[in-house]
Amino acid sequence: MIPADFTLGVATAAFQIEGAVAEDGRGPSGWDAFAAQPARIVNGDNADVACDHYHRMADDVQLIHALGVDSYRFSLSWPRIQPDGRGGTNPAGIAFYDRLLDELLSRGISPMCTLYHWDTPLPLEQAGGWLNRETAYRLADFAAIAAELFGDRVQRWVTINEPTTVTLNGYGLGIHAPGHPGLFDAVPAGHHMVLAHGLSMQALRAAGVPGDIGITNVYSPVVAARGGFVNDLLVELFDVLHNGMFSDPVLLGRYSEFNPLLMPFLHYLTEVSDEDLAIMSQPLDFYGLNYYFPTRIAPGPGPNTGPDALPEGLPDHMLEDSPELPFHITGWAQYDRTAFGWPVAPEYLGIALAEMAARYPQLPPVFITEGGASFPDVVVQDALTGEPHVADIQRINYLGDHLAAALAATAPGGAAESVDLRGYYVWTLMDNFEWAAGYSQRFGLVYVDFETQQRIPKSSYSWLQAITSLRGADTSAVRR
Ligand code: PNW
Repeated sequence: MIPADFTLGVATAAFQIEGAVAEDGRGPSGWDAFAAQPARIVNGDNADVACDHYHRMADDVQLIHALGVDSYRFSLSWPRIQPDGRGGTNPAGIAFYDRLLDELLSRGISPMCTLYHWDTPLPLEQAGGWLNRETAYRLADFAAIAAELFGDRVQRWVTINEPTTVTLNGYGLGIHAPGHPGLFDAVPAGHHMVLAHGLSMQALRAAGVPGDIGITNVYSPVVAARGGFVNDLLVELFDVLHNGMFSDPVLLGRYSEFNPLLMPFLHYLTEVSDEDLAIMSQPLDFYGLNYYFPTRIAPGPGPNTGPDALPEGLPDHMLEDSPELPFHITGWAQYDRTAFGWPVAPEYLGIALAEMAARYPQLPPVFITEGGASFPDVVVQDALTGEPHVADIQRINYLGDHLAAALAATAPGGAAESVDLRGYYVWTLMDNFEWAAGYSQRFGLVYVDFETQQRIPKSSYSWLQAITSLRGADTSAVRR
C-alpha cells in the first residue's frame, strides 16, 4: 500500500527538454558545445529542439496535471537565466520560469526546483568548469538570484543533481560534457561540486527561502562479481568514488576513511579545508536519492565474455570494456536489462536505502528524486480506439517493483526502516535528450515523436495515474 501522504512526482531537466537554445537571450552551455563536437552523441544528436518544451510548456504542465501527481521536479537552465554564468540576468529567461511556476501552482502541483542539472554556462566551462574552484562561487551567486526570483513559489530546492555523474562521466571518463578524461582531475571537480552544493545552500538559507533544501545524489550499491581480497578492495574503491565521495562530506562532514592514503591524496590533488567540509555538511532538510541499478564489478579490463557478458553495443559509461581502468563492470545473468543494458534489480533499491541508513545515522527525510528505465517503446494503433498507443509493460513493472521495494524496505520491520522516505519521482515525464545517448533511449511516461513533437501518453502514464489516485488504498492488484 502506498501511504496517502507519500509524494508522487515526475522529474525532468532543462537541457534535456527545453530546446530553444539560442532563443530569447539564452546563452550557450557546455553541453551545447559538447554535443556539437563530432561523435560525442549517439547519431550526432543535439538538444537544439529536444522536446521543444520552451514553447509547449503549458501543454506539458497540463500532462502533469492530468497525471495527478503532487509534484514536478524540473531544473533551471542557468544559461537561460544568467547567460554568462556571472553578472547580468536575462528577463525573457526569467519570465519563462515565472510562467512555469505560476502554471504549476495554479494546477496544484508542488514545484521541486533543481538549480544545477549539468548545463554550465559556456563562459564558465571555458574558464575551467568544475576544475576551477571559482565555479562553485558562481553557482552560489546563481542560487541567490534564483532565491530572490522564485523563492516565494518553490517548495523544495535541489542544489545539484548527481555530482557523481558529472565527475565520473564528464571528467573521469570524458563521455559527458566537458569531455575531459582523467581521474586525477575528476577528484577536484567532484570536490568543487560538493562545495558548490554547500555554498548554494548557504545562499538559499541567507535569502530566507521558505522551501526545503537538499541535494540529489545517485546511489548504486556495489558488489563483487567474484570473491577474494582484490575484488573486495575494488568494491570499496568504486563505492568511494561513486557513492561515498559525494554523500560522506554532505552527511558526515568528512571524506571516506576507507583508505588512509585517500585523504592525503585528495589534499595533494585539491584544496580541502575544514572550512570547506563545514560548508559542505550543513544540515539538509531532505536528501534526494536517485536509484537506477546496482553495480557489479570485477578486476582487470573487459571485455566481458561468458555467461555474465553484457549485451553488445552498450554506451561507454557501463565501463564494460575500459582498458585504461583496473576494473570493469560485468553483466548479471539473473537480471533482465533495460535498453541501456542496466540490470533491473528492484531489491537493490531496498539495499541502497538500507546502506544509506547504516552509513548515515543522521540521514534527513529522503525523497527518491529519480527512478526509471529506458525500453524500446513502439507506437501501435490501439485495437479498440484506433488511437496511437505505447504498451510499455516493462516500464510499469520496473516502476511498480521499485516503488514496492522502497516502501517495503522503509516500512516497520524493513531493512531500511529507520529511513523516513517521503516520496518517489519518476524519471521522466516524457522521452527526451538522454545526454550522450541522444534520443536513442526513451525513459518517458509520455512518448515524444521528435519529428512532429506529438506527445503520446504510454500505458505507464495511465498506470501512474491509477497508482496516484489509489494512494492510501491497497494497490497490489494494479501494481502489475
Ligand atoms: C541521471 N549511471 O543520470 C540523470 O539525472 C538524468 O538526467 C538522466 O536522464 C537519467 O539519470 C537517466 O540516465 C544518470 O551510469 C547517468 O549510473 C548515468 C548513471 C546514472 C544516472
